[in-house]
Amino acid sequence: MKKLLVFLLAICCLLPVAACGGGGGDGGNTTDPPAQTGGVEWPDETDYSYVKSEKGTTNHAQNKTIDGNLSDWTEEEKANCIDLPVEDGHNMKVYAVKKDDGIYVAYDVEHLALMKSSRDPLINTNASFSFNDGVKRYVSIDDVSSGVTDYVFVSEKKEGENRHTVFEMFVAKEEIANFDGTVYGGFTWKDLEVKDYYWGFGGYWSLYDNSDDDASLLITDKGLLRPGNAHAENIVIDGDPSEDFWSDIGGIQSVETSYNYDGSFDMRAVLKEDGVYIAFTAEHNENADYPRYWCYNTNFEIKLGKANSYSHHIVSMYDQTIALSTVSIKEAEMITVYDEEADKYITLAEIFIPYESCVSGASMDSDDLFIGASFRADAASSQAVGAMIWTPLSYNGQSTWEMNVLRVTKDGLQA
Ligand SMILES: [Ca+2]
Ligand SMILES: [Ca+2]
Repeated sequence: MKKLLVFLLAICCLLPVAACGGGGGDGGNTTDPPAQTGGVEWPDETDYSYVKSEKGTTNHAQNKTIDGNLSDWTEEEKANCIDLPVEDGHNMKVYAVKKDDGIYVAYDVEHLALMKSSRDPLINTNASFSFNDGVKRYVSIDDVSSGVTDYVFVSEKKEGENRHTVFEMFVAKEEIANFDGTVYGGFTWKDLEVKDYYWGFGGYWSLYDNSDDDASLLITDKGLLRPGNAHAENIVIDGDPSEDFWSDIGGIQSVETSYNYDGSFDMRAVLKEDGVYIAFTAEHNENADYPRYWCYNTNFEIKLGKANSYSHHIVSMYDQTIALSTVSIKEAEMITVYDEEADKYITLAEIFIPYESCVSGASMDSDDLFIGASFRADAASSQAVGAMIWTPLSYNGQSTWEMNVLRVTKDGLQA
């Protein structure tokens, strides 16, 4: 069902592309040799095997060479990045760093093909981003830009179904209203291909809670960082909630529920000075694995706030081994092990969500921060339309997902 839907959507989205491919003036991929008809000379076939910008460099950038080569980015700057899995082994990486003269941004994308047949530069392949000054900035493969001081892009056809495209960009500090304050960034890639890109589906690729309309990642001199400070508590976020920290928190010690088979789910949570700490243990019979899209993998979702105003957070497995999470989660680890004796999977997680990512006003003293939680691990139900999600129940049998049952406080979970 899912595959059929993807196929139909892909067909629908490709039709207009195919239709305008020959009419845009620069997108014709005709196989006929150049011909002369009635004195009109038709352009040669456009060769997109190697495309490089010609207009973007003004030599304002002082801290890096804007040349489409990212060897002048440090290991730390490259480690603190957006790393987005895309189906068919494709991938989008985004780097950004704040320097004394401005902000440097780079996209490093493995994809299939360039979109270059539209007259609209924002329909064609482009890298768009915003800071928290609200200005929309982009560079398009058409060699046009907005809100960007310097840029160079290079796009090359590689072996097989692969293309490697790099955009290296610089925005001078004079063009950023709040440069001296805290600068957040949001990033989107526009691709020809309509794909599962792990946090979504379509031709605009971005993280779940970070796009050119949602500047949520800190741009620092160390690269892109999630909001909030690293945890200060005596806890190792390694997925194993065995520290005394977890058993020592007060309130309701664990919330249990049963699943449609005979699995179980146990959750604990507490407010500390810097944010919300959550741990869970789930026992399940199946272990979902569909590496292209988060909600078809074993995952844990959290809501914090009230039913009409809450923050939403996700930790989801990739390839059954790597825990990916939304930007709003500062630190999380989730591990799944198979217990042969019991013939069950056990998934464990530890999660830290800073108050910066919660509803405004949330603090250690909050007494009205309700928690909603759900877990999915069953391949059959997670891939079904309207899949049943697995929500912990309160002692009175009510679902916590509606966020009117359990509060998380500095004394642990409270009814
Ligand atoms: Ca460079
Ligand atoms: Ca631990």
